[in-house]
Amino acid sequence: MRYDSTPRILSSEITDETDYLNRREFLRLAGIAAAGAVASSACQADVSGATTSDGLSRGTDLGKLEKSVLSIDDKPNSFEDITTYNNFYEFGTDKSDPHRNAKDFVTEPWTLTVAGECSKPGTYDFDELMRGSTIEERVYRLRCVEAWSMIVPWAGISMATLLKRFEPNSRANFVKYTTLYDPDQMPTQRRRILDWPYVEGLTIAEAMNPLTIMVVGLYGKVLPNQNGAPMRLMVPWKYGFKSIKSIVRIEFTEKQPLNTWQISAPHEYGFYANVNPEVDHPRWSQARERRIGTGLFAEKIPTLMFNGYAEHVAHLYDGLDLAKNF
Ligand SMILES: Nc1nc2c(c(=O)[nH]1)N[C@H]1C(S)=C(S)[C@@H](COP(=O)(O)O)O[C@H]1N2
Ligand SMILES: [Mo]
Repeated sequence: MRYDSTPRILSSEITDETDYLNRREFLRLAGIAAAGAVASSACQADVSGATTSDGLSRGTDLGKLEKSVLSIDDKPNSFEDITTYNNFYEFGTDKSDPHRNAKDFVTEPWTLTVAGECSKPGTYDFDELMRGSTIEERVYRLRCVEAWSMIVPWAGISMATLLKRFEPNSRANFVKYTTLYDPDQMPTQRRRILDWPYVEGLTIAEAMNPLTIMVVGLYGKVLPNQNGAPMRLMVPWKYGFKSIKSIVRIEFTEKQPLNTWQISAPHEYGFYANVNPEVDHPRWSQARERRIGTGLFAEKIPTLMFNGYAEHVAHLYDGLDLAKNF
């Protein structure tokens, strides 16, 4: 794992030849670096003709990715399942809305604003943040609070590594994440069905857990818009709604932040939202789940405590009443 302790700021300050490479080439080079290959002159020759006009959601290859030991061995859902059955309310509330309505979503250029309890706040260019970051493949279970699930081969960078670059201080007890607010591009933000922009939060220990990643890809390719391009959180032991998409802001806070679904229905959705088969949703059981791709009549499978990640995260909740802190 490598990271630079000095964050590089906006690309306008950088003058080397990589300025001329576009987003997907940065990501591809990061992927190549991750695989241990040398980004040689051959590589650079290979990318010199890159243009920025052909979009990010069209399946650009990230190169060979390092396979994480934190991946599970289960067979992933199909690319089709993962990219056409989505929750991304900004682009519509039906599962089939996001892949149709997010086609022209503009994710380049993209900046991340970092604020709050840290010594390196500022506005960072996405491509600069990715440069020198190690992208790994993480095959994780995804369990939605609506009682369906999938297995997804994400490509992402360690959240702990990313956050440490901003040097959070001792008052940084929580991390608050915010999605882009842009009603011109995100049609549902013109309707008040949720309190926009979508926000989420983690404790600093949750955010720094080795399982927590910032996802930038899927199936070895640049992340499709409907899955939260250009970067989205993935916390696999929590219900899917915690894994906020298309992030533009990270704030280190002293107090526990609210999250969108908690604001919307506080007796149904809490701050923690850990997958827990023993604590039912007020309107349905959480004991079992429907695995997408197994057919409408397939039997539901048992839901696992912390979505099967107890060995990695159970210690974070020692002494916490998980029925009260749902
Ligand atoms: N900004 C934003 N992030 C979001 C959502 C959303 O509506 N808006 N939906 C959440 C829910 S409920 C789930 S289950 C996952 C779905 O991720 P996927 O579509 O990549 O499978 O995204 C989460 N992140
Ligand atoms: Mo969800």
